[in-house]
Amino acid sequence: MTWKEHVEIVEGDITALDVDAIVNAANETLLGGGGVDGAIHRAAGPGLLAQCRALDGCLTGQAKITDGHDLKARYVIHTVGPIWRGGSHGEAALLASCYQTSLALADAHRLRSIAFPAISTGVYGYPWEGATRVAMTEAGAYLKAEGSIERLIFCCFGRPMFDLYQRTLAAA
Ligand code: AR6
Repeated sequence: MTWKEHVEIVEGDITALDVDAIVNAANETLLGGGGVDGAIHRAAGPGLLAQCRALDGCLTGQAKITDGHDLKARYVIHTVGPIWRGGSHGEAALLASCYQTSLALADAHRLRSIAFPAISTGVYGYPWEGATRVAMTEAGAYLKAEGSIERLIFCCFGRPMFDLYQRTLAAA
């Protein structure tokens, strides 16, 4: 088995996925927002916000875990992607760190399946191609090292993002 066989690319709404954990592209407050963050909070219900309040925020590039509440997913891993400021402010390293710290948390909880949205590619403005390369590089590094995750899902919102992920995986 190569690492690529553990990667799935799907198109749709991440809140509907039946996996051990979905990852939230949050902001440093962890108190909700728009985009995928808003969708996750709506689907998970008010218990998620109550649990997030106790976390005291999260730094960019880091991750924290909560329960999934009303979601099918058992856990939500909240990570804070970098805001794109031209590319020379450590954005790529911070984005890589989002994937690394999320996967380390998943490992610490012995999770077997995880779904990621395309972190930072919405409101935070990270160019899609660069963000997708980072996501795939970190997926490959993690899966080659053989942690607890057996299914690593990239959940793309819309066909163009789905196609980009497929091309990036093929080229990786
Ligand atoms: N399922 C999967 N992906 C989604 C969904 C969904 N339901 N909804 C949106 N996306 P964004 P960011 C995609 O803006 O750029 C929030 O307000 C979307 O198409 O959600 O990291 C936070 O509170 C895009 O490809 O997150 C922060 O303030 C990707 O998810 C800020 O936005 C990420 O878009 C974070 O910005």
